[in-house]
Amino acid sequence: APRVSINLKHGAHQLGKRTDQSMETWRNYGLGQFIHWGVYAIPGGQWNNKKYRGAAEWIRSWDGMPKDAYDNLYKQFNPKGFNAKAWAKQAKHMGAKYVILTTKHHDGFCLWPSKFTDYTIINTPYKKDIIGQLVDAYNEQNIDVYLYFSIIDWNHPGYRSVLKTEEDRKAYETFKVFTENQLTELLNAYPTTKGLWFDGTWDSAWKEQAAFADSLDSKLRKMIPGLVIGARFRPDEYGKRGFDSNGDIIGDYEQGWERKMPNHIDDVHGNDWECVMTVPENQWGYQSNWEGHIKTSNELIEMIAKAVSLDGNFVLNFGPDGQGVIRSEETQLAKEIGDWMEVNNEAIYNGSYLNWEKQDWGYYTKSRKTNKIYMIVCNVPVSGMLRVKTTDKIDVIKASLIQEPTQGVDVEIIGKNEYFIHLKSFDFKKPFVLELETKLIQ
Ligand code: FHN
Repeated sequence: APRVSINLKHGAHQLGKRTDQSMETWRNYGLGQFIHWGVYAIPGGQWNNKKYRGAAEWIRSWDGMPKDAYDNLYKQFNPKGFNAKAWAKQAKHMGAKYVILTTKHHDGFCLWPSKFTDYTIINTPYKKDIIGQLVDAYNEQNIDVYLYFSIIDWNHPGYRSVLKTEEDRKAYETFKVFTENQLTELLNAYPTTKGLWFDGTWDSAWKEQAAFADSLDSKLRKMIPGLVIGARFRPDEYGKRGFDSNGDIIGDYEQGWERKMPNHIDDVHGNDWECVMTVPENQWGYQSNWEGHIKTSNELIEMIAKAVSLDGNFVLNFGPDGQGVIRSEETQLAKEIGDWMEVNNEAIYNGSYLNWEKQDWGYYTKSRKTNKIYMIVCNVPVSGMLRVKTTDKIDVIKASLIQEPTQGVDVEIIGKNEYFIHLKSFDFKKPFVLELETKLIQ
């Protein structure tokens, strides 16, 4: 059916993927790290020996903790164990190509010395700029930095979630000025920033700000050419976020894949996308006692493979504690993922979707740089034979194991464009990667 679309002033300004170098770099990251850090790390999901059931970074919204107790936590924020270089080194070993840092979460506490509020790191006993240290440390490791910024701000007097009265509207105008000031302040202070990661944009008050958000968006993009801003930032004039009223993505990539993943290439509608994932079910900030299922490195590696095989990036969240220490479980995961990435990263970096029939053993990726084809095997069948079906006119010539290229794997032709790869060993403790050599037949 022909596309019927309405005229939007503040909808998508571009259809289809961005093709410039900055976005191409973004697309090729494969793996990223998210850091959620703020004063919520001090209570770590508990108050007065009672455990808050929700996500630890939301504890201020809980009746079980008095608001003024929360709002005074910053007076204790003095992370003696914080070492920006150590975090960056760990992320580097994990294989992260980019990091997303919470500059300010919903509570409004700023990890950088903003001059537009007193509620910042400068007024804690710690006193030093955290964001600045992290930007330098990560950049030193060649990891690109993206700044997370919550529009919701429970600390600003002009902030409203709903605009009911004239007074609300007046107050909210001061909040808009404040928001714009903070964002331009951030980009001026940290000019190596590659993108902004917006959150907390679901309030009806914000959804009425299409014109403001649109002009702020252009202003920010002018400040740093190539700046990447996902689809969580600005609403269209009908208050639609993510996708505009015509169903087109408003921003550079889809940001809806939070703690969930697409299963099929059709699920991503030809857009760039990124999955952000927590280690437990839903904890972003530090929670002292994790419970429920805690993801293993094998599960996370499979998610990385899956994301890249469907043209997305995978971002793993870390929630450092109140002393600035990354918990041992996360350190262990970073190490295990990193050890795997060290051997197999060629199947992840620059990886993209390959249009061959999906098989149960795992995921194909194809390098955008070299055109090499990889099989990331996560489930070995009891037969030890991995089915490969190519598309028409493509022959598989050879397969080799990335981790041990001399260990042969036989390729058996079983039909037209159909093969079995025979594994010699069953002793796999981790996902593994095969590279396929193919030939185009005329
Ligand atoms: O409410 C936040 C949550 O605390 C966390 O920051 C995540 C990260 O994507 N975003 C919001 C929920 O969508």
